[in-house]
Amino acid sequence: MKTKNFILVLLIAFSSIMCNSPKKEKGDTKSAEKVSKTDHDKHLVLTPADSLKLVNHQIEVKGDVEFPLQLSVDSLKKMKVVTIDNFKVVCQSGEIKKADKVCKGVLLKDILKKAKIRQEGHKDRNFYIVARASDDYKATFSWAEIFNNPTGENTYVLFEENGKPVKSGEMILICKNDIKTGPRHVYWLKSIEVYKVK
Ligand SMILES: Nc1nc2c(c(=O)[nH]1)N[C@H]1C(S)=C(S)[C@@H](COP(=O)(O)O)O[C@H]1N2
Ligand SMILES: [Mo]
Repeated sequence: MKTKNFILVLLIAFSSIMCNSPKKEKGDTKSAEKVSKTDHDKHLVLTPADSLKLVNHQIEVKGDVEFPLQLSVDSLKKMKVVTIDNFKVVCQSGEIKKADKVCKGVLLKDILKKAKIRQEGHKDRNFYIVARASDDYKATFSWAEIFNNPTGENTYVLFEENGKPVKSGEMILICKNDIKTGPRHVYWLKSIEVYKVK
């Protein structure tokens, strides 16, 4: 009799486990699969010829600016060049993509000052800045981040990595003080676009 009860208790316990957690887990796995199978999440493997097509020799600074610019590596070298070290590229997943690089570049802030954002009065500060690559990968900044926050001193357009021209295009935009630096690391940089919040 005792063993029967024991088995009964075991059965109830077992069936309640089966009803709850595994179902939940199954659901989670399904949604994770869905996410990782979207095109946006894939890391493309390109042939050297195809990746060459994505290289830009100039970046365009455009949108709500008084002086639209076309900047090449040479024109960046004529601006105030800064050297940064210990730069790591860490994906949102936590994976370290590139470790401890010494890089040379120009502050995004200096580039935007040169192009001069079209502001009407000092309360006109609701702009967003999009760094866009030729594969249409994008990163977004706000006016306040760049002009009224330490991020402004940590966001660069790079043209040199470890003493050599950058790979994956000629210029890369990075934000050194992001927690995970992968998301706002834009290679094959094509344009810097300034827009006013409507
Ligand atoms: N143009 C462009 N820049 C990009 C990406 C991309 O797909 N295209 N991927 C981003 C991601 S998700 C990460 S983690 C870092 C490092 O990516 P990598 O491993 O392809 O170098 O670059 C970022 N910059
Ligand atoms: Mo990433």
